[in-house]
Amino acid sequence: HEIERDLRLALAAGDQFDVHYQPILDRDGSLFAAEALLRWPGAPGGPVPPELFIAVAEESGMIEELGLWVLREACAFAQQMALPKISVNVSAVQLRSVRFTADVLAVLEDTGLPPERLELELTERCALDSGAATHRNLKDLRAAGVMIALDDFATGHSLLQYVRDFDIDVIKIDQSFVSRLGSVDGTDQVVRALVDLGHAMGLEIIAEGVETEAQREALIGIGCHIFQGYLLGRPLSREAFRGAGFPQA
Ligand code: G
Ligand code: G
Ligand code: MN
Ligand code: NA
Repeated sequence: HEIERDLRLALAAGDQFDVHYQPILDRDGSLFAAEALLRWPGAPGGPVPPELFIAVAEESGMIEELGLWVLREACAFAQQMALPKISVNVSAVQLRSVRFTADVLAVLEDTGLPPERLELELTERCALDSGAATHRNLKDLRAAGVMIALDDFATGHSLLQYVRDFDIDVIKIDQSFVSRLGSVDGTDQVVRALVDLGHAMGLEIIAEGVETEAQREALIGIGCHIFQGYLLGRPLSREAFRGAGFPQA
């Protein structure tokens, strides 16, 4: 596998990856959080989409090292920038590791970021296993004050089961729902039901992939007040994110 070999070399070289940051804004336009998104700009064969190289890293035992690197970068940036919150995507493979919680807590300790300002995004797509290690990690991380978000909400098979089993704090309504608001029959009612359900369960709700003002307004009408998407801002390099000067509440 060519990507696997290049990825191994890039990890060993150490300076081949970047983290971009996408703003998540509240209704007033204040910064609620930023999501860290991994990039591999120096990939030898030209740009490789993160979905692809992350999948390769998962299959070939490199995701733990790569994921820990992203976490360290993102927490250091959040602390340096005094971000209200930093959201970091975590692979189901990382969650299965018995060392994961200790690694996360060490990063928080080293960077000085308080646990309440770290949010880990688990994706509903890649079946979270209900193994003992995954449960233990989520329980211990939450007990330490780290926030747990469920990404791509309502695209998987068992959304309510995850919310129940994993003690979730935040759900992120998937872009496939947001993009159909106001156009496809019934979508608005489905999203309203998801938002009502989430609120009834005491969850925070973020809408993803918000691209138009009409979508933002529809979401406000439905009761969802936290937004991520190209309308609010694209993923930005550290420098560009700093330069954009998003207002903080
Ligand atoms: O912005 P975008 O094209 O980067 O992201 C593509 C996909 O890659 C998304 O599903 C996102 O969750 C995932 N992703 C981006 N960065 C990371 C990361 O650091 N770790 C993991 N596990 N997934 C990531
Ligand atoms: O799976 P996850 O939600 O982590 O992935 C976030 C992905 O969505 C990233 O690839 C990011 O670049 C992308 N993204 C963020 N906002 C928008 C948007 O408004 N429209 C589209 N099409 N993609 C977006
Ligand atoms: Mn995400
Ligand atoms: Na998502």
